[in-house]
Amino acid sequence: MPVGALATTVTANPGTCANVAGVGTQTWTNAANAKVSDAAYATVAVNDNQISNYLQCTNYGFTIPAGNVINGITVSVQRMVDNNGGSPQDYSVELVKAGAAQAANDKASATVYPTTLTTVSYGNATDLWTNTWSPSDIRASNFGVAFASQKNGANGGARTVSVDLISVTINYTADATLPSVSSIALASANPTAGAGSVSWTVTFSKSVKSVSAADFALVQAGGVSGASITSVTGSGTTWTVTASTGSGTGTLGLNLMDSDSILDLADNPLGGAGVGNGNFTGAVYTITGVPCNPPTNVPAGVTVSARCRPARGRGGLRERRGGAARRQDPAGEGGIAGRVAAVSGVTDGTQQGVR
Ligand SMILES: [Ca+2]
Ligand SMILES: [Ca+2]
Repeated sequence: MPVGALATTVTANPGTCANVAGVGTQTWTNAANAKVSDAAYATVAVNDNQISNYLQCTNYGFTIPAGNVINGITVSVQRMVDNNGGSPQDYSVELVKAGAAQAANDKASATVYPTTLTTVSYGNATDLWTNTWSPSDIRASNFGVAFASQKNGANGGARTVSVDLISVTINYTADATLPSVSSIALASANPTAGAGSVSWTVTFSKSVKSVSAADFALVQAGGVSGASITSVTGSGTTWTVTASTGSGTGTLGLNLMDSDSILDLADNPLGGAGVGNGNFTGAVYTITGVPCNPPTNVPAGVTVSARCRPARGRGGLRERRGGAARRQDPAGEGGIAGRVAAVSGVTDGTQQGVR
């Protein structure tokens, strides 16, 4: 169950740090040394007005479960320079999302690096770096940080920048937004014209799990009986419920009956805790029989009159149609099959082949 507004903070070191081109010209040496704080450094030499490549760290190994909301991201860098004449400083401090440095969200500081190892933080517990982040974005092995340094001046020649560690802290909260049903819409032809199976598309306000036939009720009316749910498939926000239409004609609807078995990814129950507060009345099919199809194998010269029998439940309504065999009942509500009621024009004494 959700824990309300209690936020969780988790910090991790990277599993991978590497020199990555994409900015600057100066290559980081021993980039992997930025994975842990141990006085072993990733270093880069920057001379007058030179910019480094990215020191890019990823594989942070976060395990934030789906259904949580990311509130903020903090990047901490332990760095120093051998001599701070000539303004050695940041050039880029960017998050890496799905393997791509997010240059639009650069938090590079103009602070000149100190000559003793110092940790500086970028972002905070409520700062999303003007981006959007799901737990899976953060869990991804290609989530991380792209860091670059520069010597922003011409005073004193080459400087060596050292980075001991680039760690990341994530602040997140369990998602307390309740799921609900947005719609239950017809997904098959309506009227059903004899279809033995129909489907509904059930759309939820957010991703849910544990949706099953037991969560739904068919509503049979008119002469429909014996309809039953045959499958429930789907995932996330979109699910499909399929039912047999049983026998008879009339209407068939699908309602969701909330029993708190349907949960979102943070285990919030449908409509909140409580049976029935997530109920939803879905769209209704008009159940009709197949169009009348009198026999088509009538020999030349023979005429038949077809009697189209409505499907059961129509109160015995019958249509009679004389003349030549026809392929369809224009009213669309004929019986389940055409049936020869009378035959004329046969001279050889047989009626075979027209029934
Ligand atoms: Ca280190
Ligand atoms: Ca509920």
